[in-house]
Amino acid sequence: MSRLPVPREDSFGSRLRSAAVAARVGLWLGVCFTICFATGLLSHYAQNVDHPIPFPTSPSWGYRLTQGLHVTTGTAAVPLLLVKLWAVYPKLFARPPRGLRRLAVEGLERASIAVLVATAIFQLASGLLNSAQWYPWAFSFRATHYALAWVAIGALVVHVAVKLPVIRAALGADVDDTALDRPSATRVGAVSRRGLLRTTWLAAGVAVLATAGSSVPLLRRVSVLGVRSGDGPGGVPVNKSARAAGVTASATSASYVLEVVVAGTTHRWSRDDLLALPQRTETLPIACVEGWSAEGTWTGVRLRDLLDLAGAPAGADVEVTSLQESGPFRVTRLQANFADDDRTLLALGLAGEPLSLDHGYPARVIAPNRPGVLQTKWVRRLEVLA
Ligand SMILES: Nc1nc2c(c(=O)[nH]1)N[C@H]1C(S)=C(S)[C@@H](COP(=O)(O)O)O[C@H]1N2
Ligand SMILES: [Mo]
Repeated sequence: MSRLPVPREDSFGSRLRSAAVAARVGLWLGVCFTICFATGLLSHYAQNVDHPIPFPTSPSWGYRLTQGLHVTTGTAAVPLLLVKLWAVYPKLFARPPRGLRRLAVEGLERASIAVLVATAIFQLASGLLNSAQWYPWAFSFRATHYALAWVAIGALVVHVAVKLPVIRAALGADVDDTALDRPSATRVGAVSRRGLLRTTWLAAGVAVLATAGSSVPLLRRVSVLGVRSGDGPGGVPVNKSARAAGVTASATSASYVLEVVVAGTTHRWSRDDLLALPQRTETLPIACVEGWSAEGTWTGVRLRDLLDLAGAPAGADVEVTSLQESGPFRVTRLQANFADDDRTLLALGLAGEPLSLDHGYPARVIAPNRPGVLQTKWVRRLEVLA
């Protein structure tokens, strides 16, 4: 009877699959995951409807920076995770220890590693697919990515705590030190440990360059992974076109009026009425949650001016409704501190030109330090919430 050749831990002879390599790559992986987690929490909070602690409107480029970091460190983590998994792979085939107590402890540790590996792969894969705007799944990206982030970071903390003695020993010794090696790991391969690590840092660096250009204009030309570049009217990319949103007819209709509802009374402005009001110009970024961002010079009516004309008191949230008839970003909430910020515009123009249809004509919201998803295009209605 033939048996499947299941490898054993000592079937793996390469000296590269070592704690020395795993700890060094793991350190940077931990740095990337920590940045991803922190910036992800921030992004999730910014997109919540309620802000018990107001999300700040300054600096206006804050979200642009944190979300750029989120997507860049997430992309850099991909080669790091692959090398890390390769380095520790033999451990998967380690014999279970003898003795019930040791068996139970090691079983728990292995379970936590299984959770860590599964969630880490899921987070990186779903994040990358989201950046590519490809959603081959039915669940809500944001809710799932957020929930599993907690699981991943929890499993990571357990893993680091359990491995701390090994990590410290490995990082404290020379990378070629053999004290922590598995007995079978003696084969010297084509590259040294230093060579493997250098290649890994290079791969992570390339991943960073290939992504960061989505937010750093100077890097745009090298950013093959940057999904959105500076293309688009006014130098600002278009995320969802008017056609895709199904608003072409309603947005260009001669009967378009903006409705502003305050305490049950509806005030109406046509686009010409809005253009007749004092116009302001602000330079503010669109910073998409998918990581790309671009600065635009927006002209339009200061939202607070409009709210004043409609008799709305300061300090109230504003519900923004788009002409779009369906889709998750049709209705958004502009929290009071955003609605009252002097830089927040109902934009009518970009880069000295009338707003293009794809950028939100006839009017769109543009506010400082705000996730791109909430910069509602094709605005039809503003309702001041009591
Ligand atoms: N009505 C509406 N507004 C919207 C969207 C949308 O799908 N519908 N997409 C949002 C997203 S995800 C982003 S990043 C910005 C992009 O704006 P832009 O296409 O002008 O660059 O618009 C936001 N406003
Ligand atoms: Mo976006």
